[in-house]
Amino acid sequence: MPHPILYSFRRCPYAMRARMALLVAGIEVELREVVLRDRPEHMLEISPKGTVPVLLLEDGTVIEESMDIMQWALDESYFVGDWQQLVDGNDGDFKHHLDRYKYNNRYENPLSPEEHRSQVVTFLEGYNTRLAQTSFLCGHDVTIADYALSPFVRQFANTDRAWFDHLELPHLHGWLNAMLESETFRNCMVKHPQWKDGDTPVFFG
Ligand SMILES: N[C@@H](CCC(=O)N[C@@H](CS)C(=O)NCC(=O)O)C(=O)O
Repeated sequence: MPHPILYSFRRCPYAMRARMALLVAGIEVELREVVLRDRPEHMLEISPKGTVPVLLLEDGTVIEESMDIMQWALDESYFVGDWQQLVDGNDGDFKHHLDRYKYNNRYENPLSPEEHRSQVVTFLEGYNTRLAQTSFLCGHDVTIADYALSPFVRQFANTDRAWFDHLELPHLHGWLNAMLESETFRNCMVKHPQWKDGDTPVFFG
């Protein structure tokens, strides 16, 4: 029985959100773990832009944006409130400042890492305010927003964990811990060796 094929990279936050959505939806895929400096030819053939995640459906459709994979996988009950606005902010300014905080010397004329870090904190304060009212970003139940944003908040937190832990953002800390300790997140982070053409398929989901 053929399965959709997911090209993925374990530590990529975009791939994490896609894997979580597939897990939550109970969709089993063949997982092909990619090393970004050694991307498989077949992946580049079906998606020349070369980023992960990429999902190839049984009918030949290629879905090559993480949010499109999430939207394909999840049912409408996960689309609640202003999730799209949160994702736009995350994939836009949040990610911009996260990258320049974490990898400051890779960019020409960036602000200092601390200045980029405080721009990210502005977002986190907004999340903390929401999470003071409800357990999840868009209400009392987990939605696409929580799965889409948590891998990026995790990346920010892990850049300097001690500094992050001292921020006065208790609701955000609680939410991030809950997301990272969830079965969904832990299952999405199971390690797989690099996929090579001819390997026995590895199934995920
Ligand atoms: N907009 C894409 C971004 C995906 C992305 O940038 N993935 C990174 C890994 S975290 C990647 O593949 N980078 C390789 C490259 O840019 O060459 C999505 O949402 O899927």
